[in-house]
Amino acid sequence: MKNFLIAGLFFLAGIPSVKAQQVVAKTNARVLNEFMDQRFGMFIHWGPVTLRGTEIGWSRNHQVAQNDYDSLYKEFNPHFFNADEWVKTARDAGMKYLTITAKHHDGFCLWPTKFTSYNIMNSPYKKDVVGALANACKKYNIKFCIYYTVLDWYDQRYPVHNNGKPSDPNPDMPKFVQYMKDQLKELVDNYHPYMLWFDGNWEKPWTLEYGKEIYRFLKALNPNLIVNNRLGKGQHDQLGAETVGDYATPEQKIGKLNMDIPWESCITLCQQWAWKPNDQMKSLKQCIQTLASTAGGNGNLLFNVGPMPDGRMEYRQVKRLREIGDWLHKYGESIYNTKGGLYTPDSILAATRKDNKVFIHLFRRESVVLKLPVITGIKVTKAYFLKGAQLHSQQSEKYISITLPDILPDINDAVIVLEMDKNTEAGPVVSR
Ligand code: FHN
Repeated sequence: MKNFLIAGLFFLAGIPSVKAQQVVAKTNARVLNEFMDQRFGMFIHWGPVTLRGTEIGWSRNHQVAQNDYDSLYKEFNPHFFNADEWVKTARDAGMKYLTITAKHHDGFCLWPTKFTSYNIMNSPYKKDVVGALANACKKYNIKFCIYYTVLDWYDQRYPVHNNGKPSDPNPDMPKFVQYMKDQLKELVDNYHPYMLWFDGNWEKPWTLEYGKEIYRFLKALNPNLIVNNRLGKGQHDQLGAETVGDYATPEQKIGKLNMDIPWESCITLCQQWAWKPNDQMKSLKQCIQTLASTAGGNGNLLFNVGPMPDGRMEYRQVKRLREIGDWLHKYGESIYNTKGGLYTPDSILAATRKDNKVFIHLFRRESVVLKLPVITGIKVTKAYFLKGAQLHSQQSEKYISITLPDILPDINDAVIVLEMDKNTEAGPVVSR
Protein backbone atom coordinates (compact mmCIF):
# COMPACT_ATOMS: atom_id res chain seq x y z
CA MET A 1 0.00 0.00 0.00
CA LYS A 2 2.93 2.29 0.75
CA ASN A 3 3.90 2.05 -2.91
CA PHE A 4 0.51 3.32 -4.06
CA LEU A 5 1.05 6.29 -1.78
CA ILE A 6 4.52 7.02 -3.18
CA ALA A 7 3.38 6.67 -6.78
CA GLY A 8 0.29 8.70 -6.02
CA LEU A 9 2.25 11.48 -4.30
CA PHE A 10 4.83 11.75 -7.09
CA PHE A 11 1.99 11.85 -9.59
CA LEU A 12 0.28 14.58 -7.63
CA ALA A 13 3.55 16.51 -7.43
CA GLY A 14 3.97 16.05 -11.18
CA ILE A 15 7.24 14.15 -10.58
CA PRO A 16 6.98 10.91 -12.57
CA SER A 17 8.09 8.17 -10.17
CA VAL A 18 9.63 5.04 -11.63
CA LYS A 19 6.35 3.20 -11.17
CA ALA A 20 4.33 6.19 -12.33
CA GLN A 21 5.89 5.91 -15.79
CA GLN A 22 3.97 2.68 -16.33
CA VAL A 23 0.64 3.55 -14.79
CA VAL A 24 -0.29 5.60 -11.76
CA ALA A 25 -3.50 5.01 -9.90
CA LYS A 26 -5.16 8.36 -10.53
CA THR A 27 -7.59 7.72 -7.72
CA ASN A 28 -6.34 9.03 -4.40
CA ALA A 29 -3.93 6.48 -2.86
CA ARG A 30 -5.75 6.67 0.48
CA VAL A 31 -9.05 5.68 -1.21
CA LEU A 32 -7.36 2.80 -3.03
CA ASN A 33 -5.62 1.60 0.14
CA GLU A 34 -8.97 1.55 1.92
CA PHE A 35 -10.48 -0.45 -0.97
CA MET A 36 -7.66 -2.99 -0.79
CA ASP A 37 -8.03 -3.32 3.00
CA GLN A 38 -11.55 -4.71 2.49
CA ARG A 39 -10.22 -7.79 0.66
CA PHE A 40 -13.59 -9.48 -0.12
CA GLY A 41 -16.60 -8.50 -2.25
CA MET A 42 -19.66 -10.03 -3.91
CA PHE A 43 -20.01 -10.02 -7.70
CA ILE A 44 -23.56 -10.54 -9.03
CA HIS A 45 -24.35 -11.44 -12.65
CA TRP A 46 -28.11 -11.26 -13.21
CA GLY A 47 -30.66 -10.45 -15.92
CA PRO A 48 -33.55 -11.87 -18.01
CA VAL A 49 -31.17 -14.50 -19.48
CA THR A 50 -31.54 -16.43 -16.20
CA LEU A 51 -34.93 -17.53 -17.57
CA ARG A 52 -32.91 -19.77 -19.90
CA GLY A 53 -30.13 -20.69 -17.44
CA THR A 54 -27.48 -19.87 -20.06
CA GLU A 55 -24.52 -17.46 -19.86
CA ILE A 56 -25.33 -13.76 -19.77
CA GLY A 57 -24.46 -12.04 -23.06
CA TRP A 58 -22.48 -14.93 -24.53
CA SER A 59 -25.48 -17.23 -25.09
CA ARG A 60 -27.29 -14.56 -27.19
CA ASN A 61 -27.45 -15.68 -30.83
CA HIS A 62 -25.74 -18.89 -29.67
CA GLN A 63 -27.57 -21.31 -27.35
CA VAL A 64 -30.48 -18.83 -27.42
CA ALA A 65 -31.67 -17.35 -30.74
CA GLN A 66 -31.11 -13.58 -30.80
CA ASN A 67 -34.78 -12.57 -31.07
CA ASP A 68 -35.72 -15.03 -28.32
CA TYR A 69 -32.90 -13.73 -26.09
CA ASP A 70 -33.86 -10.10 -26.70
CA SER A 71 -37.52 -10.82 -25.80
CA LEU A 72 -36.79 -12.51 -22.47
CA TYR A 73 -37.27 -9.22 -20.59
CA LYS A 74 -40.99 -9.40 -21.48
CA GLU A 75 -41.24 -12.47 -19.19
CA PHE A 76 -38.75 -11.30 -16.54
CA ASN A 77 -40.63 -10.91 -13.24
CA PRO A 78 -38.37 -11.84 -10.27
CA HIS A 79 -41.13 -11.55 -7.66
CA PHE A 80 -38.88 -13.03 -4.92
CA PHE A 81 -36.15 -10.42 -5.49
CA ASN A 82 -35.32 -8.85 -2.12
CA ALA A 83 -32.34 -6.49 -2.17
CA ASP A 84 -32.03 -6.58 1.63
CA GLU A 85 -31.73 -10.39 1.51
CA TRP A 86 -29.00 -10.27 -1.14
CA VAL A 87 -27.04 -7.63 0.76
CA LYS A 88 -27.44 -9.44 4.09
CA THR A 89 -26.14 -12.59 2.36
CA ALA A 90 -23.05 -10.62 1.27
CA ARG A 91 -22.64 -9.15 4.77
CA ASP A 92 -23.04 -12.55 6.47
CA ALA A 93 -20.41 -13.96 4.09
CA GLY A 94 -17.94 -11.36 5.38
CA MET A 95 -18.04 -9.43 2.11
CA LYS A 96 -17.45 -5.67 2.37
CA TYR A 97 -18.60 -4.54 -1.09
CA LEU A 98 -21.08 -5.66 -3.75
CA THR A 99 -20.88 -5.24 -7.55
CA ILE A 100 -24.04 -5.72 -9.69
CA THR A 101 -24.16 -6.07 -13.49
CA ALA A 102 -26.26 -2.97 -14.15
CA LYS A 103 -25.64 -3.53 -17.88
CA HIS A 104 -23.90 -6.57 -19.34
CA HIS A 105 -22.97 -7.25 -22.99
CA ASP A 106 -26.62 -8.00 -23.89
CA GLY A 107 -27.42 -4.33 -23.30
CA PHE A 108 -30.31 -4.87 -20.86
CA CYS A 109 -30.37 -2.27 -18.07
CA LEU A 110 -31.39 -3.12 -14.50
CA TRP A 111 -32.25 0.52 -13.70
CA PRO A 112 -34.86 2.99 -15.11
CA THR A 113 -32.48 4.62 -17.59
CA LYS A 114 -33.87 7.43 -19.73
CA PHE A 115 -31.59 6.50 -22.64
CA THR A 116 -32.99 3.17 -23.78
CA SER A 117 -36.35 1.45 -23.39
CA TYR A 118 -34.49 -1.87 -23.04
CA ASN A 119 -34.62 -1.69 -19.28
CA ILE A 120 -36.21 -3.22 -16.18
CA MET A 121 -39.11 -0.76 -16.11
CA ASN A 122 -40.42 -2.29 -19.35
CA SER A 123 -40.38 -5.81 -17.91
CA PRO A 124 -43.33 -7.15 -15.87
CA TYR A 125 -41.19 -6.47 -12.76
CA LYS A 126 -41.13 -2.69 -13.27
CA LYS A 127 -38.83 -1.86 -10.32
CA ASP A 128 -35.37 -0.32 -10.06
CA VAL A 129 -33.06 -3.24 -9.16
CA VAL A 130 -29.91 -1.07 -9.08
CA GLY A 131 -31.59 1.50 -6.81
CA ALA A 132 -32.91 -1.17 -4.44
CA LEU A 133 -29.42 -2.66 -4.08
CA ALA A 134 -27.84 0.78 -3.59
CA ASN A 135 -30.30 1.51 -0.77
CA ALA A 136 -29.82 -1.91 0.84
CA CYS A 137 -26.01 -1.52 0.71
CA LYS A 138 -26.29 1.82 2.47
CA LYS A 139 -28.57 0.27 5.10
CA TYR A 140 -26.17 -2.59 5.87
CA ASN A 141 -22.89 -0.66 5.44
CA ILE A 142 -21.74 -2.55 2.35
CA LYS A 143 -19.96 -0.50 -0.35
CA PHE A 144 -22.16 -0.37 -3.48
CA CYS A 145 -20.41 -0.93 -6.83
CA ILE A 146 -21.63 -1.16 -10.43
CA TYR A 147 -20.51 -3.35 -13.34
CA TYR A 148 -20.95 -1.63 -16.73
CA THR A 149 -19.81 -3.07 -20.05
CA VAL A 150 -18.31 -0.90 -22.80
CA LEU A 151 -19.44 -3.35 -25.48
CA ASP A 152 -23.15 -3.63 -26.21
CA TRP A 153 -24.23 -6.33 -28.63
CA TYR A 154 -27.83 -5.08 -28.57
CA ASP A 155 -27.38 -1.38 -29.38
CA GLN A 156 -27.41 -0.55 -33.11
CA ARG A 157 -24.85 2.25 -32.64
CA TYR A 158 -22.23 -0.28 -31.44
CA PRO A 159 -20.67 -1.83 -34.56
CA VAL A 160 -20.17 -5.43 -33.42
CA HIS A 161 -22.92 -7.95 -32.67
CA ASN A 162 -22.14 -11.12 -30.83
CA ASN A 163 -21.45 -14.61 -32.02
CA GLY A 164 -20.91 -14.00 -35.67
CA LYS A 165 -23.86 -11.75 -36.43
CA PRO A 166 -22.70 -9.30 -39.13
CA SER A 167 -21.68 -5.85 -37.94
CA ASP A 168 -24.32 -3.18 -37.94
CA PRO A 169 -24.74 -1.39 -41.32
CA ASN A 170 -24.87 2.04 -39.67
CA PRO A 171 -22.73 2.03 -36.54
CA ASP A 172 -22.03 5.32 -34.79
CA MET A 173 -19.38 5.02 -32.06
CA PRO A 174 -19.35 8.76 -31.19
CA LYS A 175 -23.09 8.57 -30.54
CA PHE A 176 -22.61 5.29 -28.66
CA VAL A 177 -19.94 6.86 -26.41
CA GLN A 178 -22.30 9.77 -25.71
CA TYR A 179 -25.00 7.18 -24.78
CA MET A 180 -22.48 5.64 -22.38
CA LYS A 181 -21.73 9.02 -20.83
CA ASP A 182 -25.45 9.74 -20.40
CA GLN A 183 -25.99 6.40 -18.67
CA LEU A 184 -22.86 6.63 -16.52
CA LYS A 185 -23.91 10.10 -15.33
CA GLU A 186 -27.31 8.64 -14.38
CA LEU A 187 -25.64 5.83 -12.44
CA VAL A 188 -23.10 8.06 -10.65
CA ASP A 189 -25.56 10.88 -9.87
CA ASN A 190 -28.45 8.64 -8.76
CA TYR A 191 -26.70 5.74 -6.99
CA HIS A 192 -23.29 7.15 -5.90
CA PRO A 193 -21.30 3.95 -6.54
CA TYR A 194 -18.07 3.42 -4.60
CA MET A 195 -16.50 1.75 -7.64
CA LEU A 196 -17.28 1.19 -11.34
CA TRP A 197 -16.30 -2.23 -12.72
CA PHE A 198 -15.92 -1.87 -16.50
CA ASP A 199 -15.76 -4.82 -18.87
CA GLY A 200 -15.78 -5.63 -22.59
CA ASN A 201 -12.77 -3.50 -23.59
CA TRP A 202 -11.24 -6.17 -25.87
CA GLU A 203 -13.33 -5.59 -29.01
CA LYS A 204 -11.97 -3.50 -31.91
CA PRO A 205 -14.46 -0.60 -31.75
CA TRP A 206 -13.33 0.28 -28.23
CA THR A 207 -10.16 2.39 -28.22
CA LEU A 208 -7.69 3.63 -25.64
CA GLU A 209 -8.82 7.17 -26.47
CA TYR A 210 -12.45 6.35 -25.64
CA GLY A 211 -11.25 4.83 -22.36
CA LYS A 212 -9.33 7.98 -21.42
CA GLU A 213 -12.33 10.15 -22.39
CA ILE A 214 -14.69 8.19 -20.16
CA TYR A 215 -12.18 8.08 -17.27
CA ARG A 216 -11.77 11.88 -17.39
CA PHE A 217 -15.56 12.24 -17.58
CA LEU A 218 -16.06 10.04 -14.51
CA LYS A 219 -13.31 11.70 -12.47
CA ALA A 220 -14.97 15.04 -13.11
CA LEU A 221 -18.19 13.60 -11.65
CA ASN A 222 -16.47 12.07 -8.61
CA PRO A 223 -12.66 12.25 -8.16
CA ASN A 224 -12.78 9.47 -5.55
CA LEU A 225 -14.73 7.03 -7.72
CA ILE A 226 -12.65 3.86 -8.00
CA VAL A 227 -12.42 2.42 -11.53
CA ASN A 228 -11.01 -1.00 -12.49
CA ASN A 229 -8.49 -1.40 -15.34
CA ARG A 230 -10.96 -2.41 -18.09
CA LEU A 231 -11.64 1.07 -19.50
CA GLY A 232 -8.45 1.23 -21.57
CA LYS A 233 -6.89 -1.63 -23.52
CA GLY A 234 -4.28 -4.22 -22.49
CA GLN A 235 -4.18 -7.31 -20.31
CA HIS A 236 -6.77 -7.55 -17.55
CA ASP A 237 -4.36 -9.04 -15.00
CA GLN A 238 -1.82 -6.23 -15.11
CA LEU A 239 -1.41 -2.47 -15.33
CA GLY A 240 0.50 -1.39 -18.43
CA ALA A 241 1.02 1.43 -20.91
CA GLU A 242 -2.53 1.05 -22.32
CA THR A 243 -4.24 0.76 -18.96
CA VAL A 244 -6.89 3.27 -17.98
CA GLY A 245 -8.11 2.71 -14.44
CA ASP A 246 -6.91 2.04 -10.94
CA TYR A 247 -6.40 -1.67 -10.37
CA ALA A 248 -5.77 -4.95 -12.20
CA THR A 249 -8.49 -7.59 -12.60
CA PRO A 250 -7.22 -11.18 -13.07
CA GLU A 251 -10.22 -13.35 -13.91
CA GLN A 252 -11.12 -16.90 -12.84
CA LYS A 253 -7.64 -17.22 -11.29
CA ILE A 254 -5.78 -16.09 -8.19
CA GLY A 255 -3.61 -13.14 -9.19
CA LYS A 256 0.17 -13.31 -8.80
CA LEU A 257 1.60 -11.73 -5.62
CA ASN A 258 2.15 -8.04 -6.25
CA MET A 259 3.03 -5.55 -3.53
CA ASP A 260 3.22 -2.61 -5.94
CA ILE A 261 -0.10 -2.44 -7.77
CA PRO A 262 -3.65 -2.98 -6.47
CA TRP A 263 -5.43 -5.99 -7.91
CA GLU A 264 -8.66 -7.95 -7.46
CA SER A 265 -9.37 -11.48 -8.74
CA CYS A 266 -12.93 -12.03 -10.00
CA ILE A 267 -13.90 -15.68 -9.63
CA THR A 268 -17.22 -17.57 -9.77
CA LEU A 269 -18.62 -19.58 -6.85
CA CYS A 270 -20.02 -21.96 -9.46
CA GLN A 271 -18.84 -22.38 -13.06
CA GLN A 272 -21.05 -19.90 -14.92
CA TRP A 273 -21.27 -16.16 -14.19
CA ALA A 274 -25.07 -16.09 -14.55
CA TRP A 275 -27.28 -18.72 -12.88
CA LYS A 276 -27.38 -22.21 -14.37
CA PRO A 277 -29.40 -25.11 -12.91
CA ASN A 278 -27.23 -27.72 -11.14
CA ASP A 279 -24.05 -25.76 -11.85
CA GLN A 280 -20.95 -27.16 -10.13
CA MET A 281 -20.24 -25.19 -6.93
CA LYS A 282 -16.82 -24.79 -5.26
CA SER A 283 -16.21 -26.59 -1.95
CA LEU A 284 -15.77 -24.60 1.26
CA LYS A 285 -12.08 -25.59 1.21
CA GLN A 286 -11.69 -24.18 -2.31
CA CYS A 287 -13.49 -20.98 -1.33
CA ILE A 288 -11.49 -20.29 1.83
CA GLN A 289 -8.15 -21.23 0.29
CA THR A 290 -8.92 -19.02 -2.73
CA LEU A 291 -9.64 -16.08 -0.41
CA ALA A 292 -6.52 -16.71 1.72
CA SER A 293 -4.28 -17.12 -1.34
CA THR A 294 -5.68 -13.92 -2.89
CA ALA A 295 -5.06 -11.95 0.31
CA GLY A 296 -1.66 -13.68 0.58
CA GLY A 297 -0.83 -12.22 -2.84
CA ASN A 298 -1.83 -8.74 -1.60
CA GLY A 299 -5.07 -8.78 -3.63
CA ASN A 300 -8.85 -8.67 -3.22
CA LEU A 301 -11.36 -11.36 -4.14
CA LEU A 302 -14.58 -10.44 -5.98
CA PHE A 303 -16.58 -13.66 -5.62
CA ASN A 304 -19.48 -14.13 -8.02
CA VAL A 305 -22.98 -15.48 -7.44
CA GLY A 306 -25.70 -15.80 -10.09
CA PRO A 307 -29.21 -15.37 -8.63
CA MET A 308 -32.16 -17.32 -10.09
CA PRO A 309 -34.83 -15.86 -12.46
CA ASP A 310 -37.33 -15.56 -9.58
CA GLY A 311 -34.94 -13.28 -7.62
CA ARG A 312 -33.70 -15.76 -5.05
CA MET A 313 -30.10 -16.85 -4.58
CA GLU A 314 -29.90 -20.66 -4.45
CA TYR A 315 -30.06 -21.93 -0.86
CA ARG A 316 -26.90 -24.06 -1.35
CA GLN A 317 -24.98 -20.95 -2.49
CA VAL A 318 -26.29 -18.85 0.42
CA LYS A 319 -25.28 -21.68 2.78
CA ARG A 320 -21.76 -21.84 1.28
CA LEU A 321 -21.37 -18.08 1.62
CA ARG A 322 -22.50 -18.23 5.25
CA GLU A 323 -19.90 -20.94 5.92
CA ILE A 324 -17.24 -18.59 4.53
CA GLY A 325 -18.64 -15.85 6.77
CA ASP A 326 -18.43 -18.14 9.82
CA TRP A 327 -14.75 -18.74 9.04
CA LEU A 328 -14.11 -15.01 8.60
CA HIS A 329 -16.03 -14.23 11.80
CA LYS A 330 -13.39 -16.28 13.64
CA TYR A 331 -10.25 -15.60 11.56
CA GLY A 332 -11.02 -12.33 9.74
CA GLU A 333 -8.13 -10.54 11.50
CA SER A 334 -5.83 -12.56 9.20
CA ILE A 335 -7.56 -11.29 6.03
CA TYR A 336 -9.00 -7.79 6.43
CA ASN A 337 -6.60 -4.80 6.61
CA THR A 338 -3.58 -7.05 6.04
CA LYS A 339 -0.88 -7.06 3.41
CA GLY A 340 0.29 -10.02 1.37
CA GLY A 341 3.45 -11.93 2.36
CA LEU A 342 6.06 -12.56 4.02
CA TYR A 343 5.87 -15.77 2.01
CA THR A 344 4.70 -16.20 -1.58
CA PRO A 345 1.46 -18.25 -1.65
CA ASP A 346 1.84 -21.89 -2.72
CA SER A 347 -0.26 -25.06 -2.57
CA ILE A 348 0.51 -25.65 1.11
CA LEU A 349 0.23 -22.16 2.59
CA ALA A 350 -0.28 -18.45 2.12
CA ALA A 351 0.83 -15.61 4.41
CA THR A 352 -0.59 -12.22 5.34
CA ARG A 353 0.80 -9.63 7.76
CA LYS A 354 -0.24 -6.71 9.93
CA ASP A 355 2.11 -4.69 12.17
CA ASN A 356 4.39 -7.22 13.95
CA LYS A 357 2.16 -10.23 13.20
CA VAL A 358 2.53 -12.68 10.32
CA PHE A 359 -0.49 -14.94 9.69
CA ILE A 360 0.43 -18.30 8.17
CA HIS A 361 -2.61 -19.81 6.39
CA LEU A 362 -1.79 -23.51 6.53
CA PHE A 363 -3.87 -25.45 4.00
CA ARG A 364 -2.55 -28.91 4.93
CA ARG A 365 -0.15 -30.54 7.37
CA GLU A 366 2.78 -31.88 5.35
CA SER A 367 4.87 -32.99 8.36
CA VAL A 368 5.24 -32.63 12.15
CA VAL A 369 7.45 -29.55 11.74
CA LEU A 370 6.58 -26.61 9.51
CA LYS A 371 9.79 -24.97 8.27
CA LEU A 372 9.76 -21.38 7.03
CA PRO A 373 12.75 -19.41 5.69
CA VAL A 374 14.10 -16.82 8.13
CA ILE A 375 13.69 -13.20 7.01
CA THR A 376 16.96 -11.43 7.88
CA GLY A 377 16.63 -9.11 10.81
CA ILE A 378 13.23 -10.38 11.91
CA LYS A 379 12.87 -12.73 14.90
CA VAL A 380 9.85 -14.75 16.07
CA THR A 381 8.93 -13.96 19.66
CA LYS A 382 5.74 -16.05 19.89
CA ALA A 383 3.79 -18.62 17.84
CA TYR A 384 0.19 -19.77 18.27
CA PHE A 385 -2.96 -20.70 16.38
CA LEU A 386 -5.19 -17.65 15.88
CA LYS A 387 -7.92 -18.00 18.56
CA GLY A 388 -6.17 -21.23 19.62
CA ALA A 389 -3.34 -23.06 21.33
CA GLN A 390 0.27 -21.93 21.77
CA LEU A 391 2.83 -23.52 19.44
CA HIS A 392 6.47 -24.42 19.98
CA SER A 393 8.78 -22.61 17.54
CA GLN A 394 12.51 -22.17 17.24
CA GLN A 395 14.62 -20.09 14.89
CA SER A 396 17.99 -21.10 13.46
CA GLU A 397 20.10 -18.97 11.15
CA LYS A 398 18.12 -20.25 8.13
CA TYR A 399 14.74 -21.55 9.32
CA ILE A 400 11.81 -20.92 11.63
CA SER A 401 10.59 -24.37 12.77
CA ILE A 402 7.08 -24.74 14.18
CA THR A 403 5.96 -28.02 15.76
CA LEU A 404 2.44 -28.89 14.62
CA PRO A 405 -0.21 -30.95 16.46
CA ASP A 406 -1.44 -34.16 14.81
CA ILE A 407 -4.76 -32.52 13.98
CA LEU A 408 -4.97 -28.93 12.73
CA PRO A 409 -7.73 -26.78 14.32
CA ASP A 410 -9.26 -25.96 10.90
CA ILE A 411 -9.21 -28.41 8.00
CA ASN A 412 -9.61 -25.68 5.38
CA ASP A 413 -7.12 -23.08 6.61
CA ALA A 414 -5.42 -23.33 10.03
CA VAL A 415 -4.17 -19.82 10.82
CA ILE A 416 -0.87 -19.64 12.71
CA VAL A 417 0.21 -16.31 14.21
CA LEU A 418 3.93 -15.54 14.32
CA GLU A 419 4.53 -12.50 16.52
CA MET A 420 7.78 -10.87 15.40
CA ASP A 421 10.18 -8.53 17.21
CA LYS A 422 9.32 -5.67 14.80
CA ASN A 423 6.76 -4.41 12.26
CA THR A 424 6.84 -6.76 9.27
CA GLU A 425 4.77 -4.81 6.73
CA ALA A 426 7.75 -3.33 4.91
CA GLY A 427 9.59 -6.64 4.85
CA PRO A 428 10.50 -8.52 1.67
CA VAL A 429 8.44 -11.44 0.33
CA VAL A 430 10.27 -14.73 -0.06
CA SER A 431 9.35 -18.05 -1.63
CA ARG A 432 9.70 -21.18 0.48
O1 FHN B 1 -17.53 -11.43 -20.88
C1 FHN B 1 -17.47 -11.16 -19.52
C2 FHN B 1 -18.05 -12.28 -18.71
O2 FHN B 1 -19.39 -12.51 -19.08
C3 FHN B 1 -18.01 -11.87 -17.24
O3 FHN B 1 -18.79 -10.70 -17.02
C4 FHN B 1 -16.55 -11.63 -16.85
C5 FHN B 1 -16.48 -11.14 -15.41
O4 FHN B 1 -15.25 -10.57 -15.20
N1 FHN B 1 -15.95 -10.61 -17.71
C6 FHN B 1 -16.02 -10.87 -19.12
C7 FHN B 1 -15.06 -11.95 -19.57
O5 FHN B 1 -13.75 -11.48 -19.34
